[in-house]
Amino acid sequence: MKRPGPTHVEPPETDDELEVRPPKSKAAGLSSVRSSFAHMHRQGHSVPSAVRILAKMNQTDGFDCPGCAWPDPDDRAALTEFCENGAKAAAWETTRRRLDWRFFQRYSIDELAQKSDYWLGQQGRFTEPLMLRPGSRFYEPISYDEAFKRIAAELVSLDSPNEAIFYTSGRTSNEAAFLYQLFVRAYGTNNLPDCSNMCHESSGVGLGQTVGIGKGSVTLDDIHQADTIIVMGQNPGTNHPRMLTALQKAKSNGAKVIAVNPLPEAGLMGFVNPKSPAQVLSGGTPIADLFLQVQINGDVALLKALMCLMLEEESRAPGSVLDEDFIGLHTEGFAALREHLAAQDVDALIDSAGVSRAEVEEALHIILRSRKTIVCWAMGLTQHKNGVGNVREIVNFLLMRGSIGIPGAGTCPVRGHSNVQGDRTMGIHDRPKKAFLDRIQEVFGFDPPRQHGFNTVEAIQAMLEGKAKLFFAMGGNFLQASPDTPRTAQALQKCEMLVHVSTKLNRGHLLHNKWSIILPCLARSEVDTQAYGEQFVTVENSMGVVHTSQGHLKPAHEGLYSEPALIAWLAERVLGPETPVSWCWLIENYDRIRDLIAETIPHFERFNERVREPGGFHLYNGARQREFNTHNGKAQFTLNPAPDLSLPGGAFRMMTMRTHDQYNTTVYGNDDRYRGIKGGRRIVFMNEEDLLEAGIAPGSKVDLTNDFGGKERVAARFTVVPYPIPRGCVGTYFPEANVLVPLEKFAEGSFTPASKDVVVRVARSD
Ligand SMILES: Nc1nc2c(c(=O)[nH]1)N[C@H]1C(S)=C(S)[C@@H](COP(=O)(O)OP(=O)(O)OC[C@H]3O[C@@H](n4cnc5c(=O)[nH]c(N)nc54)[C@H](O)[C@@H]3O)O[C@H]1N2
Ligand SMILES: Nc1nc2c(c(=O)[nH]1)N[C@H]1C(S)=C(S)[C@@H](COP(=O)(O)OP(=O)(O)OC[C@H]3O[C@@H](n4cnc5c(=O)[nH]c(N)nc54)[C@H](O)[C@@H]3O)O[C@H]1N2
Ligand SMILES: [Mo]
Repeated sequence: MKRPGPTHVEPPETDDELEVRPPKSKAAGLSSVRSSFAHMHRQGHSVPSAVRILAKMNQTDGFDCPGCAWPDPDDRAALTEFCENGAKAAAWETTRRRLDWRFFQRYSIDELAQKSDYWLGQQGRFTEPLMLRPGSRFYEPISYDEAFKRIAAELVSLDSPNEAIFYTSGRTSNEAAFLYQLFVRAYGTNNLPDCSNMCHESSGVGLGQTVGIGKGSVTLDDIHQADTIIVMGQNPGTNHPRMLTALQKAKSNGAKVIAVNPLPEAGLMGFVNPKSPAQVLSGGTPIADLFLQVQINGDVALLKALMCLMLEEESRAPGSVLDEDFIGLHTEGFAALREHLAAQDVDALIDSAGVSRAEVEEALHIILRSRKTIVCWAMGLTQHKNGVGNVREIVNFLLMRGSIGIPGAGTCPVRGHSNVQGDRTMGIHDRPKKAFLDRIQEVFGFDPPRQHGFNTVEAIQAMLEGKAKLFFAMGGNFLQASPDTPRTAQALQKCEMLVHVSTKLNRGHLLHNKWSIILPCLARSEVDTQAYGEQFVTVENSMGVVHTSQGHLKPAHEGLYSEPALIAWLAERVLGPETPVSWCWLIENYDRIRDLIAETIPHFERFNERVREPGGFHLYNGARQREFNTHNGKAQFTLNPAPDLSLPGGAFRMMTMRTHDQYNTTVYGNDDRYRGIKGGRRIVFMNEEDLLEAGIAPGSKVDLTNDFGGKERVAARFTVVPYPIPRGCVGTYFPEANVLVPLEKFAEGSFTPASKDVVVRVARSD
């Protein structure tokens, strides 16, 4: 038999029709409305059908947007509580196109691998389970029963439950997540890596260590009431567009916004609320009062410089800067931080941050206006080797002025996936706390595994070493979301079995060693009918509000099952119908799952009752009330050295980021509108002076290389785009540049891959 060639794990080139325009300085406006409807139209929806779908999004009786985790305001806009990118997510999910076995008779996995990610995602919704047999290059249909039988047989035959890995992507509902972790732990492992490992894990770890809870402390009302909001390492115009409405409201209440970013992202600079005719006519409002264009990873240096200047100001006017009462009563470690700051060279810090002294002083002036300060952040801070340190330094900065646990002040890690925070609350965690496992034992009567499981990085390493043999994914696209793409592909292809619970085709489905199985499922926007009638699920947003999500649309296919139902079936096959719970009985009515959640997880008492209140309920958050759940009940000041940002001669520091036209690995289109890039994704943004110095012409093709750990990584034929990015820094798109992100370079303490700090060399392609 002819041996199959290697599967193409990298998206093919797509920059034949590249158009480059100057970047925009404002986000949204009418073009965002046009784009929303254009995307719905592309998926087969007429305007009335699009309006019907979008009108249900983020309403109290509707479905939660499957995009980001930004919270819903109390005064929701009837019918229009969505953004352009939420509309794209809805369009992608509710497409009228369907994908069945006939498609897979036409295309082998090798042919599919030649297609772009955009093309794969456009082929429609899965309608039936599919299986790839050993040696075959074509998926074929199988029954659910057969699929579960095979997966169960494989799970039962492993030498140890720790040879199986159960991944979760953060869109999974609370109900599905709770059942999933229960099944996985009853099966016998904590191997529950999730997308959070690659995302806000650094926030969870850094906040947990310092303020005793791995979640942000603020509510949406706090944002509206704040005097100063610092937005660091985040591109809200693209990734959390509804946040701009909240920032605008805060500004109209008198807040000042400071943006800290290597790029002048459109949404940080200005916003035209498309729902406000007055704004559309007047051209909108500015967002950032001050833009600090740091170099990549210059944030610790910036925060430290600010804190040094705060201390200088305090010695000039004692009592004017520090909140001595708060520090004395609620914190530990300030003396050591003060000593550490006294030993810093402020000019060197400012230099390392990449900004001017005048700008830092202007920031200080804004910050010292009030104590109601919020810091918002996302991937620009967490995806660094010092990602945990970045978060802890933000906490230091806030604690000094007592800017936590009072209205209008606190920490705001802005979460990505719509239920990534809820999944963690439900126990999707490779390192569960002892108290959580003890509770599982009390409620369900079995002894859950106590040994830590694999996070994402460890899971890839374990598969490469042959220590893990079955990979099961509850959603997501592990292949392309993970670092070092060829090695992740190699790792997955060493497994005996790959199982993907998915709604749509992605590159991860094209990997194959022995058995690959795709289990299609219902999407969030669709009606989920069980024995007791239509069910809703629940989610937790970025600010700890738990609320319902109810699908209204007819399912993409009558044979589709919900994620909770798929888990229950599998669990029944593997563990037996009543072990440790009556799986199928639970599925009849999701209230039964929620009753178990209420019994197991703190602060979910009377869950079924409280979640039915319109808008849901806020989970208890100690930091919000200055109850710090640390070893001594005090918030901790910490010492976090500023990273050494020197680069080897001729090298650059690369960040990987999202375009305006994608959802993580899902490509909606090729229009990164705000940055002025259309028609291509294999792009590298570079500073004009750097280009001159290197003798590289704009528009030319370059190869990017990285050799971390002695391994040569190449991303070939990227097109150079001159861009207002600091010198020494370059930017590329995720996931095209993931081939360059080293698996072994991750945040200390959280294992979050350092995908915003990849040292690369740039050379003209031959
Ligand atoms: N439409 C849409 N919405 C999304 C997503 C999506 O793909 N599409 N993804 C969702 C998910 S899972 C997540 S986690 C979030 C991600 O939301 P973001 O974190 O906004 O996403 P990124 O594109 O990674 O952007 C990172 C930003 O950080 C900046 N940056 C990079 N390095 C540094 C640094 O060292 N310091 C500072 N200060 N800034 C830096 C970049 O210039 C960029 O503006 O969005 C969520 N929402
Ligand atoms: N270089 C680099 N790498 C990164 C990042 C970066 O900034 N730079 N960001 C990281 C971050 S923040 C994250 S969160 C991860 C994302 O990692 P993942 O969450 O694994 O990736 P997604 O692209 O969000 O997953 C998309 C897939 O989910 C499936 N899906 C969509 N809807 C549903 C549904 O309703 N049910 C089910 N079962 N499946 C569904 C579809 O098959 C789709 O192809 O990537 C990380 N990787
Ligand atoms: Mo994320």
